[in-house]
Amino acid sequence: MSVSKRTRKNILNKFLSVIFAVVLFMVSGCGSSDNEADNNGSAASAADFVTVGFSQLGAESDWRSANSRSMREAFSSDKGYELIFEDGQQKQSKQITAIRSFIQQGVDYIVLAPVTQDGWDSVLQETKEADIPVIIVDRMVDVANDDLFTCWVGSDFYLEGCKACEWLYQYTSDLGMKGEDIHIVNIQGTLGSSAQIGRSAGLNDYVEKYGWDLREETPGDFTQAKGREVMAQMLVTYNNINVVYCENDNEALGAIEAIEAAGLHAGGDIQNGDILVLSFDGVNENAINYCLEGTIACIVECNPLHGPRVENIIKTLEKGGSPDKLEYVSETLYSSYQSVNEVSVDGTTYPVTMLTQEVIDTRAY
Ligand code: GYE
Repeated sequence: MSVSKRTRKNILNKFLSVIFAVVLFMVSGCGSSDNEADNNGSAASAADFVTVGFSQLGAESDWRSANSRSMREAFSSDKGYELIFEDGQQKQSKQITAIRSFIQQGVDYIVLAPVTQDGWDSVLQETKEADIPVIIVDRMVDVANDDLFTCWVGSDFYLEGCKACEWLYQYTSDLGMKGEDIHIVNIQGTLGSSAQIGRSAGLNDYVEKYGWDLREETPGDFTQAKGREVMAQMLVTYNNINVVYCENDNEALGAIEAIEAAGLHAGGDIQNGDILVLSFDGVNENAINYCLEGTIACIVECNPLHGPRVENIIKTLEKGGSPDKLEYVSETLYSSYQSVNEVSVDGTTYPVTMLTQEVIDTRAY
């Protein structure tokens, strides 16, 4: 970011607010009005507001709702922010239009939760030319030049996938099962999104490593309805599925509905006909309760509370500091099955949190 244009903008803002305050002072009879303090106060604070344009990608899941709430709470007007929130409704073109309108409005910061990874180079070039810092949140952008955005905060989706697979490997090894006994289907997230790319890549690496039988991968768009539809179809096509890898909780809820509608049972007893459900997020209350009772075998947490993190980044930038280019959020694994208490990925060990009502009651979302 070139500091000079931003500094010029700040000076202009301050200058306009002084003019505004002087005019107000004269109009209000040189300070004789009872409203003087209020008027002057609001004139000063209007100039101090930090304007944030947030292009949210949509409203597909409970994770997304929690994420939008977190952003709205962090950037409230009583904390001195003006948040312009635009819902992209899963369309990159809508997000690009929103970013262009943020540029037109001269916002101080742009926050982008991108629906997919590719296709952001041109519009980010425009934000750069307009000298507006861009903070990417949640999913990532894949751009030719990383200077096109200021920084990113979110999850390591590949690691999340590896954790789920390592859990499955240990759980099934403990039952004495071999790689070729694992007949797995993958209900993927929105194709081309970092969450899908990372979680699917984790699965694919483990399929190769342990020789699992991956029957099919089909997108479920991170929604319950699509998850149900996709699972129902896969249960018709294959008669030996014993694991379903759902790339979020809403898909898992849909998959469980389809499993039950087909007269089957979701659970951990996969040598006796159960279909084992793996999931990601840990935000939806029903999914967490399913995990508590064992219907979902393991949930890899994905933390949606990025509002305060993005706010910290903006505070750092306001003070002229430079935030970390990439900020990964640390996340846990939930299960109520006792047999696996930790998983190891690339030499790092991660504990499995045994899910109890007490754990549920102390969670932040
Ligand atoms: O897992 C899913 C949501 O990008 C991490 O998007 C996010 C994912 C999340 O719809 O539920």
